[in-house]
Order: sequence, then C-alpha cells, then structure tokens
Amino acid sequence: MTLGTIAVIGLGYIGLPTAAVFASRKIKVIGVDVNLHAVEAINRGEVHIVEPDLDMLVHAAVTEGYLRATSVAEPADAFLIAVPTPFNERHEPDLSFIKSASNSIAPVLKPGDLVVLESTSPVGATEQMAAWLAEARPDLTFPQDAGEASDIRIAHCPERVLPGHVLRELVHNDRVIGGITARCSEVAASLYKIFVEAECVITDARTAEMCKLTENSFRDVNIAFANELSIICDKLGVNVWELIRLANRHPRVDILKPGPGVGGHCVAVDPWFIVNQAPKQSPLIRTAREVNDGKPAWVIDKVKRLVDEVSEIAGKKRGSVQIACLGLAFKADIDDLRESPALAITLELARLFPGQIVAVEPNIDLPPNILREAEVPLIEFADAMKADVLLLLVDHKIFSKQVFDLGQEKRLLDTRGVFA
Ligand code: SAJ
Repeated sequence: MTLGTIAVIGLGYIGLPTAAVFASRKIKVIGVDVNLHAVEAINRGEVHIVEPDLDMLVHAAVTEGYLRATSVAEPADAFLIAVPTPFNERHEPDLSFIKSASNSIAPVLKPGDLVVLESTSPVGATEQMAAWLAEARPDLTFPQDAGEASDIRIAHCPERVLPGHVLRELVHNDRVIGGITARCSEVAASLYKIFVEAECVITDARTAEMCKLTENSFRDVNIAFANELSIICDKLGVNVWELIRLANRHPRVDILKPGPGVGGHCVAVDPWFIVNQAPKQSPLIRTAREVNDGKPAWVIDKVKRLVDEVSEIAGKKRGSVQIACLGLAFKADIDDLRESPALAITLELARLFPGQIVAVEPNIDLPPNILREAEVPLIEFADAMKADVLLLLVDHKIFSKQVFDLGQEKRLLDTRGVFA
C-alpha cells in the first residue's frame, strides 16, 4: 500500500484524536463525519469534544493543511472506521453505524486500499463489514473470498485508550491488530507503526474483537467485585475502604474501587456484547453487569434512609432536608456526563425529593438542560456544605482537598471513599 491519504470515518472521542495524531506525523488525513457542526468546527481548527491537548493538536493539523473534515467520504489509501456501536434495549449490539460507514466508503474504494474497523465490536463484526463492502462493490475482490490476492485489505484494530489520557495512550499503548488474512494484518500494522511507539501485536480479526470485549469485561467484573464488597461491608459494619487497603497488601490481591455504579460508553456496554453472543456461557459477566447496574438503586435507598435519620435527629420535616450531590461526571477529573451513574442518581433524587437537591460539579461551567429541567442548581462546594445530607458521587481530586466539619446533625454518604 502506498500511503498518500488516510480517511477517518467518525470524528468522535477516538476518531478525531487518531486523525490528529496521524496528521501530526505529516500524513494527509480526511476526517469524515455526519455531524456538520463537528465538521465545521474542525475545519476552523477547533474541537467539539473535551480531551486534554486535543485542541492544540487539531488546530496545528488543520492550519498546516494535514487535516481536513468533510461529511462525504473521498478516495484515500486507508480508511479507519471509528463510529459508535451502541446496544439496543435488549442489550443487542447495534451495528447500523458500521453499516452506514461501510456504505459511505464503498463507492470510493480502489484496489490496494486498506479498511480498518476500530469501533469496539461483537465477534464477527469485521467479517460482516467486509461482507457489506463486497456486496456494494462486486467489481473488487475482498480477503474473505480472494484471500491474500484480494484488491482490498481488511482488519480490526480496536481502540483501547482511556478518556482523559487519549493522546498519550494512543502513542504508548500496544495495539492488537487482527486482519482477515495475515497480509491484511501486516499492512494494517505498518499503518499504525507510523505513530504507535509500543508494540503492534498481530492476531486474527475475531480474536482482536474478543480481546477488546475481554479487557472491558475484565474491568467490569473486577469493579462489580468491589461494589458487591461495599454492600456486604455496609451490612456487616466494616469500613470497605480500610478493608480493601488491607486486602491489597497481599501480593496477589488488587481490588478495584467501589463507586455509585459504572458509567461511560465502554465498560458498561461491551460486556453485553459477549453476553449477547454466548448467553449460557457468560453467567459471571452478566451478573457483574447486573451488580454494577444495581448500585445506583442501592445508593438511592441509602440516601432515603439518611434523610429519615436526619429528619429525626434534627427535628426537620422530610421535605425540608437538603441533599448535596458532589460530582456528576461518569468518573473522576473529567467533564463527561455520558451514561454517568452520578448524574442518574442526582436526577432520580430530584424526582423523589423535589426542590431539595443541589449539585456540585467543578468541571462544568454551565448546568446542562437536564439539570435545569430537574431544578437542580449547580453550586460551589463551600455552599453545598450547608446541606443536611452530603452525597459524594465522583472522586474528583479537588474534592479530596476540601476540609469541612460534618457536625452532629448532618450525614455523609461517600460512595467513592474520598473522605475515608
Ligand atoms: N470505576 C469504578 N471503580 C474503579 C474503576 C472504574 O467504579 O476502580 C468506574 C468509573 O468511575 C467509571 C467506569 O467505571 O464510571 C468506567 O471507567 P474506567 O476508567 O474503568 O474506564 P473508561 O470507560 O473511561 O475506559 C475504558 C478503558 N478500559 C479499560 O481500562 C480496560 C479504556 O482503556 C478503553 O479504551 C475504554 O474503556 C473504551 O473505549 O473501551
């Protein structure tokens, strides 16, 4: 493959940083997205998502002429597909974005091109994408039929970067590359080696798909263990944070942190792809999902009991007990509210205790509409200390530096062990 231009389809949390990193290595990159607002912002050298240092990288790439965004696919030598793969209400993967991305690039494919699927996908999705492309372009040969002699090379190379550290992890994490044939893997690896400073490890497409799902399921199962421990410890009157600290002194024990539930677009989603494809064989992975999804309800239940307690001790009416929710993001030190258990808990509490909830989120300036509609004011930490029940939901670093006196009549529920 002679590499003149790379096209990145999907300019979100993964596609845009990837496009910008390639462009920073002086490769011509065309970014394609159906979101015109994103396309226009990028062409002005601006970003529509929050990720440290991404704005500078995109600005430089656009100004120097290496990155350009468009809403219609154009010819290129390599196509990277980084579109969402959500699940539906029955927890079945929705591949419709991969299908539309395939349909959008099919007309511009030419012999010698490489197509890489980066989106986290159920096992078999890369083969499915190859089938859609072959159907749209009967004049070209594809590796599933023509093997190593095919016109088009196809591989899966799952993204594995941590939000908040994307630019560093893109360069320094190992990449797992699974081609439909060995040659497909080699060609894809040579593309990623342009910027990856770690290893590009080669496997087949199905193993690469399963590898990504396994990584996030591993994390989910381990977080579920920590969440279940926190509920057991609450019942037994044991401090879970001290317990975990002590247990982790064992050389082969490394328990993760309990929290109010698991959020974001990845860890709470990907395990379902495995459960959906092998339901009978995955009771542990399914149960872990259920344990983590059940944690917000447990937190809400605890808050209800604390409200009753405060109302009794302070002689206040239940309806005048104030509750402060500390943190709304889906995890620490980011502003991302997507699939956030902290936000879901705050909104549910606002429904149960109308007019009694305030929230603190130091990473957000303007309250999102959803908070305004729920009549939850966004206030400063110091003001939130006046509330009767303090509910710590996100372990933002800034919270751990706060000093306050709880007094006799207030209650604290610290779901992340920040004040432990
Ligand atoms: N969480 C806990 N306790 C912990 C760790 C996390 O409750 O000890 C919660 C977080 O608060 C958050 C959720 O889990 O709500 C997920 O956060 P995370 O930091 O575990 O993961 P993500 O979703 O930000 O990114 C994950 C990463 N996967 C793994 O670490 C195996 C990342 O490398 C992937 O690229 C990303 O998913 C993805 O895109 O799939």
